[in-house]
Order: sequence, then C-alpha cells, then structure tokens
Amino acid sequence: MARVVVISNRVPVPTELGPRAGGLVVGVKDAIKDGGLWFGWSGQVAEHTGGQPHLNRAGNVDYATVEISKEDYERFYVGFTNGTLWPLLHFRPGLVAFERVEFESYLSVNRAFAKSLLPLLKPDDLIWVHDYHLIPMATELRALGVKNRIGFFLHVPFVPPSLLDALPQARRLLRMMCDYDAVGFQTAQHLRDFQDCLRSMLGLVAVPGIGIQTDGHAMMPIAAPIGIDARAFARQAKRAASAKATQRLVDSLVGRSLIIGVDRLDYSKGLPNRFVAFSRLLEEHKEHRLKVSYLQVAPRSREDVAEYQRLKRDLDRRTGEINGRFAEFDWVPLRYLTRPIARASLAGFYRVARVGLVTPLRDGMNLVAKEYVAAQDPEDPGVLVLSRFAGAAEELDDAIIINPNDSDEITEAMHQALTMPLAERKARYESLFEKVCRTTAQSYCKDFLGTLTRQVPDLDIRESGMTADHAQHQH
Ligand code: ADQ
Repeated sequence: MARVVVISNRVPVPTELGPRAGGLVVGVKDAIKDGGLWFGWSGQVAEHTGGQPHLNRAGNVDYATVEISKEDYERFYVGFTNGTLWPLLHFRPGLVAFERVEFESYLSVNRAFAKSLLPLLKPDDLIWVHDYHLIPMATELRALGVKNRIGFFLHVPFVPPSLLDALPQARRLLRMMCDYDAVGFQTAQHLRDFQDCLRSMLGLVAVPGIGIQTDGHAMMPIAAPIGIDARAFARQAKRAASAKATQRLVDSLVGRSLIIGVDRLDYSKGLPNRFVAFSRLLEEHKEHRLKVSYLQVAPRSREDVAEYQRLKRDLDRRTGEINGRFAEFDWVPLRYLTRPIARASLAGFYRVARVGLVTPLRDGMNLVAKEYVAAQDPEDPGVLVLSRFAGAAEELDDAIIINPNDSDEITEAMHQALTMPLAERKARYESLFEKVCRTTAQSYCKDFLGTLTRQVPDLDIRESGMTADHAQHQH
C-alpha cells in the first residue's frame, strides 16, 4: 500500500516529554503504524512560519515539524482557528470573533506549511489532512502542482447552513473542502449538515458513486466515526487495575463510589453544568454524601485564549464552593486536577469508577466515552452518562443519554447510575462494549483511506453542466 502522509496541526513527536491529551493522536496513529510520515506544527514560535522541517524518526515513522511566527500564533492559532472556527463549529456563535487579518494569516500559514511539506512528498503518497486548522491545505498543495490523492477529516462537529453562514468566509472554506478527493466526518448528522451547506450555499449536490463535482474533480463526502483499539484498551485497564496508581486511588476512596470525568479544559465539554449537577446531587440526594467522590481530570488547554482563562477561573471557584460547602474532615467530594494523567493510569481509573461522566455541550465524537466503556470490568461494570450532543451518542445509545444543558437531568442520571442494579449495568455494558469493538481506530482508518483510494468513474459526463436540480433527481 502507498505511504500515508498525515498532516495535523500538532504532531506527536515521540521525543516530547509527558503524555499528550487529545483524541486525534489516539485515533490516527493506526494509519501509519506500518510506516509513514507525520507533518505539522512543532508547537514552538519562531521568527518565521514554515521553512525547512525538523526531521525525527521513531520506528518506521518519520516526523517533520515546522514553527510558526509570533504574529501567526496570535492570528492563526489563537485567532482564526481557536477564536473563530472552534466556537463556530461547536455551536457557540456568541463566542465567535471575526477578524479579516486572522483569516489571511490562516491562509498564509497553510500556504507556508504546504511549501515546507512539498520536498518530502513522493508521487504515490496518500495525503491525509486533519481538522479545522488545515482546511485550505488541499488548495495550497494543488497550487504547488501536487497531484496525489488528498483527504480531509474533520474531528469536530459540522454546523447547519444557518450557523455556517455567519462566517464571512464560509463559501470560500466550503469550496476549499471541495478540492479534496474525500472529506470525512464523525457522524451521519455532521455529514448531513455539510451536505446541506453545500446545497444551500454553493448549489452542489453529491452524485451517488461520484460525490461532489466541481471543475473536473470529484470529492466524496463520508461519515467515518473514529474509534479506539477497544480490546487492547480493555486489556490495559485490566492490568492497570492492580498497578500502584489505581491501588492508591482505590485506597483513598475507602469504599466510596467513584464518579470520573476526563476532558481537556474546554468550554465545549460542559464542565460548569457538570459541577452544578454534582452539587445538586449532594444537595437533593443526601444519601450520597460521604458515599461518593467525583474525580475530574481536566488538563489545561489553549491557555492563551481568553475564554479558556475565564473557564479555568470559573471552575476553580466552583470547586472551592462545592468542597467548602459539603466536605467533611475526612471526605473531599470533588477532586479536581488540571494536569494530564498517563493513559495507562487513566485506564485503571476508568475501571474502578462506578460512573463515567461525558457531558459535552457539543463534541465531534468523544473518545473518553469509548475508553470508559472499554475499561470496565465485565463482571461489575460502571455506567456511562453521555451527552446526546457528543458524536459518540449516535453509536453508544445504551448509555444514560442526557441533555447537557439541563443540570437537573445530569443530577438524575448520576443518581440513576449510582443506584443501578448489577443486571442492568451488565446488560448496558455488554451492548456498549460490542459497539466500541465494532468501530475502532483500525476500522476508522480503513474506511477513510478506502474512500480516498476509491476508483473515481470517468468524470466527463458530469462536466456537462450538472446543476443541483439535475443531481438531486439522481440522489
Ligand atoms: P478532544 O477534544 O481532545 O478531541 P476526546 O475525543 O475526548 O477529545 O479525546 C481526548 C483524548 O485525550 C482521550 O483519548 C483521552 O484519554 C485523552 N485525555 C483526555 N484528558 C486526559 C488527561 N487528563 N490525561 C491524559 N489523557 C487525557 C477531538 C474532538 C473529539 C474527537 C477527537 C478524535 O474534539 O470530539 O473525538 O478529536 O477525533
């Protein structure tokens, strides 16, 4: 098979210290486990953006990274990607800022990255671009003469036309997405929203077997849900259960039930509502006082973005209030950590937790939900409480599904989970485990790359001026 070249904003260069929190790496590394190249930003700021990449090799994977300038860091990273696209794609128009210079920087960073990558490309490489930071990448690579197949996968949700239209550059971005050979989304709903945008904003409709046709080129849009290697994670969790860190956690609980949440410290993850819900659980269901501890692991993320600083202050305050109000001299109800924890330890922590709380306001997929299920002890499984607005809810419908905007609903779900009989816990777990084993990191990469390498039928017919109306009849 051809070499796979992965391009993503951040690159998991193995020499970096410590574990990295983030779902993209977990799901994508399977694509290049047999050899490949991973290209992107080093995470460092330098005088200029791009230039000659730094090369590293680990096993049979090459890593190539470049820097960005201070100005691009502010405009591209803090600005357009995390201040405009991220809130927009997470249905938070009130948090979106628009600055034309930031969009210009977004384009120029993508152009510089494409130039840096060019000398490393081979003619039959399959190029796989990841996430909202890099939408213009295919357009920029094509402009440099790259003829390879190029695919794009969006890890975050896609929005309906009424929301996307708020973005001044929406049509331009949609056209750039049409320059790929395949564009993937986490769920059927995100795919439908994308297709609605193409239809209503550009008048384009997919033709079965061909895809979206523009200028003699076809782009196939697909839903390819990302997953984890669930069976391997289950084995890791079983081993981790007897490891030192898990044992320390269990000892510290002195028989209490554990509720766990693991999220990047991000406003899309719904943490304030979750804290409110926990406080109400202790308030309204007094039987749980002294009997349950809630561990929230929330490593800090995007600390230069103002909204993230506000969220951190808000959660610090709420933690103080909850513990000040309910703690006893020998019980701290809420344990709140803002640093990452090694994945091996996390696996053990999930396994001993009676409840897994995954309540994002919006999420592309959410791999923590899948990890929590995979880590459970089949003989005594915990219960997953899952937001209906996480992509994972499309598959994991045997979890307790909640609306994360309603803290009372989360409170009731916590109570239901803490008091659920073993037989029901097992029945839900068995069905959920079967589902997390079905869509894995491997099946995700296979589905996406399969579409990317598909045979595209002769496109001459479609150049005869196919309109949205014509295409709709064929749909
Ligand atoms: P994220 O927003 O980063 O990913 P998620 O899918 O939950 O969200 O992945 C987080 C990953 O990081 C998990 O594998 C988890 O174990 C790990 N992690 C989280 N907190 C950690 C901690 N404290 N210590 C160590 N590891 C931690 C984006 C999208 C998601 C989408 C993924 C993958 O926002 O919707 O599911 O990409 O496509």
